[in-house]
Amino acid sequence: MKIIRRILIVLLVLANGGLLYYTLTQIKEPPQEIDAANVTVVEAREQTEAEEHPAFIKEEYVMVLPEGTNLALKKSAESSSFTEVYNAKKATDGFHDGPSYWEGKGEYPQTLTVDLEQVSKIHTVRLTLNPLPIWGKRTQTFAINISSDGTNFTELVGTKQYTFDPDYGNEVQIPFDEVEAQFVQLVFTENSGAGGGQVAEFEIYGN
Ligand SMILES: [Ca+2]
Repeated sequence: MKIIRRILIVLLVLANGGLLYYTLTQIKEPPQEIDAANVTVVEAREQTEAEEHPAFIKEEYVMVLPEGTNLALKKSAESSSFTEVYNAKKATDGFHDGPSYWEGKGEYPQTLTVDLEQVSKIHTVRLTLNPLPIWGKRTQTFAINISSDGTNFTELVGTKQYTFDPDYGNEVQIPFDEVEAQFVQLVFTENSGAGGGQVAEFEIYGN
């Protein structure tokens, strides 16, 4: 019996050793020989700050305001409709963020009209939405009409779809040949981001 026990012990020791060897050879790959002739040495260039591949660098948007003065600032504004507290006054109060915007309600077309208080020479309309990314990219379709009496309007810029993108300041600038007008009216027929037209600031520039 002693001999059998010794044989068993020897077999167990051998089996354990074999298992250990197998495990080690599986974990550690044998080193590969490197032929120096096939090695190209690339020197890392000096780098003093974090770099990104140009393809992944987001173009930084630089806002450039139209020339002249925003004649619509603090001027009275009216709309054909508005949602909740988002009335026309919010479109000329000078604030682009928070709840300071006009939003139309119900059927299109919806109009937003600013009274410049006197006939003025104007050359650019700039519309903004809240610049925060939560105000996601959207399209709005509208025309621009002008008037000298607030009753009879003529079309200045025909109906067109514009994109408001927070990556680009959530603003749209519409330049045109200088004209004289006292009333400037937006006529909305579409907004992909809400049920009605939306304007944080309705700016009308003249020199
Ligand atoms: Ca506002």
